[in-house]
Amino acid sequence: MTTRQFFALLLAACSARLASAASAQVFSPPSSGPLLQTANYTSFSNNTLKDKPTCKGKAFNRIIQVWLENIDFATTASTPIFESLAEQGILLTNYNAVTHPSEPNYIAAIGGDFFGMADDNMYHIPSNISTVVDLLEDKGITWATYQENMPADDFYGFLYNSKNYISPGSADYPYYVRKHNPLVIYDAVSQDPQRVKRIRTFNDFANDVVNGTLPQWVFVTPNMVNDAHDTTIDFAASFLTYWLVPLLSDPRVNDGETLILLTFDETETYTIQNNVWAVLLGGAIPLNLRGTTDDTLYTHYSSLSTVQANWGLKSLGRGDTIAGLSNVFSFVASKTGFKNVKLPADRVPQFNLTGVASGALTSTNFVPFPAPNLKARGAGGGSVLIRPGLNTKLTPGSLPAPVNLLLQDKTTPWQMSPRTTSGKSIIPCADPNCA
Ligand SMILES: *[C@@H]1O[C@H](CO)[C@@H](O)[C@H](O)[C@H]1NC(C)=O
Ligand SMILES: *[C@@H]1O[C@H](CO)[C@@H](O)[C@H](O)[C@H]1NC(C)=O
Ligand SMILES: *[C@@H]1O[C@H](CO)[C@@H](O)[C@H](O)[C@H]1NC(C)=O
Ligand SMILES: *[C@@H]1O[C@H](CO)[C@@H](O)[C@H](O)[C@H]1NC(C)=O
Ligand SMILES: CC(=O)N[C@H]1CO[C@H](CO)[C@@H](O)[C@@H]1O
Repeated sequence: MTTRQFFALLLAACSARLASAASAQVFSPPSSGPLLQTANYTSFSNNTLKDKPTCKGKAFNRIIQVWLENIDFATTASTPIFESLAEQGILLTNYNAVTHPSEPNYIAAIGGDFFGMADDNMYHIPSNISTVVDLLEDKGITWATYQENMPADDFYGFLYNSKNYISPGSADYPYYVRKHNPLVIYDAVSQDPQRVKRIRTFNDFANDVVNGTLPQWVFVTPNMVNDAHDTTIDFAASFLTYWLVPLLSDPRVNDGETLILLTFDETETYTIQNNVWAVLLGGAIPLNLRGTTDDTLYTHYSSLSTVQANWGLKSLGRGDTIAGLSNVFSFVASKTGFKNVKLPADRVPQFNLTGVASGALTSTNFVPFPAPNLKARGAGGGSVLIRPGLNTKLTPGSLPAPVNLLLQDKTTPWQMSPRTTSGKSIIPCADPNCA
């Protein structure tokens, strides 16, 4: 073999390896530990929050939600790390996503509705639509979201390709996607210069924890490989071993009053009930309930109602106040006196319908955003919070019948053209022609 042939063979062997690495990625820790900043996350933290929690909750004083992606309950339940986490907490056996695909589920958990959304496109939601952030700030509860591999705090792009840290030398990888970052999609959050600082990177997470300023309401989105989206449940299990397991025994994250909800956005299989695996963990779980299961019907709206019950917050007057579909996690309901509602079996939705709901974020069944139900009473007992610019007269009953905008060659006014890897914060425009 000539030297040239040898190198040709070597090159072929190497590219074959790279190709197989791309098809089956192997978990690699992005840093030496979850509380150490890393260059694998593009930019280092510039600041820390200055949070001093003041308002005590009835059942917990901090809630951390961690969302993984697209796995059926049975698959997760038979994976070792998840089995061992269930033994440390309360396994919620009847926790449901609200629709398919991903993005509407994230939206729903923040704003109490998915407004008909049936895809993963680039949207923004006008600033008169309230979110959990309004409810939290109304009572001085501190909050932040931490998005793995988001390149900077004010990032507004559709996705971000960063250095491939799993297969060095391979093409940059879209580890961060906007569709899993619900707070940025709500203008009430991302277009507010103070609030946008709370849409934070994973290096900020390390900085905030180390500096003792981790807020009281936290939403964590691991990147597209660690959350199992592009990989497998075993890959996500390795990520949790690296990231969550050490944090569970770190009092700066999990003190005696912390509640952690680990769950999934939706099931992978669309033709089954959208029942995702979910566990409640953390120091706030009463000792006698650790290792138990709770079969109450919950949905992504339950994380909203649970937070409202815990801190006595106002409500959004949307999915968070629908009896039976927004049950409060039982141990919190019993500490706050909230009465959950058990729906008769024939009234329990399967939550797996896609593209049938009408709303402002669907082109096929478009209706404008309605005002919330102002008469609703949420689990926190307060009134419905109204943001500036909300037209309370736009009740669902007063809105026009749904129209199919695609028949008129239009998309919804709230769908924007994707911005890919760049993406400074911009003020969105309601005119579809200027997005
Ligand atoms: C980035 O991740 C890779 C894969 O785990 C690791 O080998 C490397 O040390 C990390 N780089 C930094 C700067 O932490
Ligand atoms: C820190 O500041 C620099 C310079 O302004 C910026 O490029 C970088 O993205 C910032 N980091 C974060 C995490 O926002
Ligand atoms: C939803 O799940 C049920 C089973 O629980 C199934 O019968 C039904 O076909 C599914 N619907 C869709 C649209 O896949
Ligand atoms: C919310 O604001 C948008 C943009 O200004 C407006 O088009 C819409 O009618 C408002 N909706 C409600 C319910 O107030
Ligand atoms: C912004 C800030 O104060 N960051 C500090 C957080 O804690 C680390 C470690 O003690 C410091 O190096 C940072 O300066």
